[in-house]
Amino acid sequence: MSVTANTRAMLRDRAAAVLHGNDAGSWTKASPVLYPHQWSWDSAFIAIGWAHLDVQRAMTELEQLFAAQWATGMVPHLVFRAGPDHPYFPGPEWWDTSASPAAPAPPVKTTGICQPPVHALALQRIWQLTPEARQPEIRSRIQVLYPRMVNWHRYLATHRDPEASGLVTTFHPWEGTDNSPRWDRALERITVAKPGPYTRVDTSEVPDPSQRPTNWDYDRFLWLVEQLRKYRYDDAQIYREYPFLIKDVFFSAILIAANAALLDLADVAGAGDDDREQLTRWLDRGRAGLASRFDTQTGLCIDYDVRAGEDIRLRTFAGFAPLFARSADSGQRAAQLRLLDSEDFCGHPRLRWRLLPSASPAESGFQPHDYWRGPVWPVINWLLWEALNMLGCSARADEIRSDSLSQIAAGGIGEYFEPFTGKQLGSPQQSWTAAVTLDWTA
Ligand code: 9WN
Repeated sequence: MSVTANTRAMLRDRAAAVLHGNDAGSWTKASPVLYPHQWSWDSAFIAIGWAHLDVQRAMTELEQLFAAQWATGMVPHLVFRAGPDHPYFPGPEWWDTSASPAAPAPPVKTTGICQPPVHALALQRIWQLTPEARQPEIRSRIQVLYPRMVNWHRYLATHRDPEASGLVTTFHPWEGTDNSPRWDRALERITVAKPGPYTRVDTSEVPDPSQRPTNWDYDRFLWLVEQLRKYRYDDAQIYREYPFLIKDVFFSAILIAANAALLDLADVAGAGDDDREQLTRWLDRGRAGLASRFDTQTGLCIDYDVRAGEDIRLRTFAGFAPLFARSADSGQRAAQLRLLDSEDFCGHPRLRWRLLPSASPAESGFQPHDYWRGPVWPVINWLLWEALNMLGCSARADEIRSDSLSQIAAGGIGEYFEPFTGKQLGSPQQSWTAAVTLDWTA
């Protein structure tokens, strides 16, 4: 059943209040306490939210993030912006990106990894929502940002895909979905990891620590950062020597959708033939790469562990990469839609709402309250909703929007939700959840 007009209006007001509450002027905290800095893919979603309130502010969000872009083209996963009153661990001293000549000059402080490139989708939405009177200004701002986005995609298509496979290699679980069971085996192989001494801050900020990654995870996450730092964040050296290299089908799918979005904006941005041709090549290569990871038996797309030379065969949200890429052919689409509504995913009888959980309840690593190991993340369902609309599955897309809004109306503007009860988990007042709520209630 769809949410009422009153509920939509209430959600809209609440979502706008969360964005305003987390607004730091020219960038937005990912959440008020747990995540006090500017995160990369959060910022992209947040820009979509701002676009419904103020398109100029939405552009500023992206411009501020890209101001911290590395010389390699990488957009860092986190820009440290909050002052010392807002502790977050690990902070800039742990990353020490001054080890890399490609890192931005002080006072800009960032991490040395990246997150899925949702930014072009945000730019596309901003332009769609720009009122006529604002078009000249926003168009000229897009023209400045666009080449930086092409450069960002170039980084992913080259440094992160030296094999030219069309698939992006992720270097760290913090490149999006931290404790997803997708990384378990690769992390288990790291047996002697012992990072320097550290104190976590997150577990004192989330009342129930079982909603967060374990200390075992953190030991490995931090040890991996130490290795990246040792290699001075040099992608070629990392590729030769570092233990965690995974062809991530979800990340790759977002890059495909993002390349299509940049092509769609090419006229607005006044892009030249070179950029258009390059984007088309990346798009074709990405689609072919993703198609090569599709398993016809299970209907899922499969990550690949480059170091171990192993497929990662797990039922998680990432298996729907062909849908997220908006490029599934009709056979894949039919198989994925069947699977999506099967008992392994949205059709599981205990689910509170028919939304895509981060891991299948039928998967052995599934934990209903543990972060990326089972809970429902609104932003992931937003990506699915947008993809289904673009693939012509608007009825199923409408249900995802409506169920997502019901979940948020009942549970609040939280970070993620327990799939069986709908209880809000993690951080309250999460900016990107507010942002997708604004997009869904427009
Ligand atoms: C580490 C900010 C970020 C999201 C990630 C999510 C979580 C951070 C953390 O929060 O990760 O980057 O401290 O757990 O996993 O996707 O961007 O919302």
